[in-house]
Amino acid sequence: MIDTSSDASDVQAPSSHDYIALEERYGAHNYRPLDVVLSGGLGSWVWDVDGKRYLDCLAAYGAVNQGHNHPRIVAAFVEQAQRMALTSRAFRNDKLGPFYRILCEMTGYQRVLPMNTGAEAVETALKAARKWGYTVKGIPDGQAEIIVMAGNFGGRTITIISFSDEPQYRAGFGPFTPGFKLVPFGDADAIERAITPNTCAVLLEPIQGEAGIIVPPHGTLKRIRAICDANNVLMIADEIQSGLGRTGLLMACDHEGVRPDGVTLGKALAGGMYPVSAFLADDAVMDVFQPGDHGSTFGGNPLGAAVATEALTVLRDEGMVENAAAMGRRFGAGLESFDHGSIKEVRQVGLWIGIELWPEAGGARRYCEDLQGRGVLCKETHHHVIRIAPPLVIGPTEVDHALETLHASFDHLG
Ligand code: IF1
Repeated sequence: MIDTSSDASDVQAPSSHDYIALEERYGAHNYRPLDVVLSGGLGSWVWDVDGKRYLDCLAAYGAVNQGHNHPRIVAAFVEQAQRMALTSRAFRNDKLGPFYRILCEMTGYQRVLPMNTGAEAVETALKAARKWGYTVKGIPDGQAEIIVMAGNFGGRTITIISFSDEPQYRAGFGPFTPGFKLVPFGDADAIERAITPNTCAVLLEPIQGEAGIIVPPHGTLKRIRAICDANNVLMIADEIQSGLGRTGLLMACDHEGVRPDGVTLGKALAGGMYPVSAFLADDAVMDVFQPGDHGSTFGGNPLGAAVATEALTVLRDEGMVENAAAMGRRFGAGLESFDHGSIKEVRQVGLWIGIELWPEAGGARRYCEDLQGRGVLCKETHHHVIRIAPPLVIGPTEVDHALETLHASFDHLG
């Protein structure tokens, strides 16, 4: 606990330990974070309450693509926060239209439905797909089926975990929402076999993040697109983590030139500075929503819209997507020299890397803890994968620093 008894003259600044104790005392224990207490950040760097700097190789799971505290995004936030934060959608505001326009211009979709969290965008996509199934495709009411992928992660709501195959995400939270069929990730044949006359959509992450940066064989997305076209089924891509430059192109689907019928975005959509998410689609799908069908208190609020507009502008105008491709190539080239026996596989697309370890390595957590001690922050996923996803503004010297540090860690741990 922070000692508040003494007078101001000799009060010690709270230590990392004090902050950790506070979190542990008063917070739900729904995470096991690394014991680093961050207090600031700029670009690819963050620092803790003791002033130690770290190269951030997680970027809040791909939400801080534009770098921490990007001055232009901060300025947009402060300027709008001093004008107006929230109107509700009972009224209109002067920031929502410009946000819609830049997002549609950058992505090529006709319409946006704005929400706040990624899970809400996924839920919006599910509702759009089902209502399109009933009102456009003619599926009998209440019988719509959505095909989803093993290893998926779409958020933590009851419906989204209803189609998760991760036991921990489901345990204790039933009963679950029906209407989902699970097939192996990227198995186009299995998708084709799973389609029935009641199938309204296929929902997939083009590259699975939480599952450990799982990349489907090139051509898979194209095949899924063709299967959906042949069966009058919507293809919906969850690009909440893979999108907005993470893979070296604006969207992960762009690597195969595939255009889904619907796309969910979140995380970096507002630069990691404010929760803004969105479901993108053309009129044929988005027009299933009638006034009053769907929405949210904060969805489309002027503060989020202003921040997201600037976050998209800097992503585009400062060449962050192109930098992600270039720095991803540099990072990948550096990893090719890693010949440590503990490494089972390295998977990399753009600035999104998963280093999968053999079980004998003792788990990725200990590597992440060792890297933390060496001033690089990243996070394990599914026990054996070190997930690396730095801000897209990372420079060559920072990439080289990350590689040197990773080398040192593997030399130390094997
Ligand atoms: C946590 C994971 C990553 C996502 C995709 C939707 C959402 C996410 C592809 C939901 C969110 C976050 C959630 C966060 C940690 C992080 C995560 F480890 F949980 F799975 F990135 F891989 N679609 N992912 O990755 O968006 O509602 O969170 O805004 O829940 O621990 P959200």
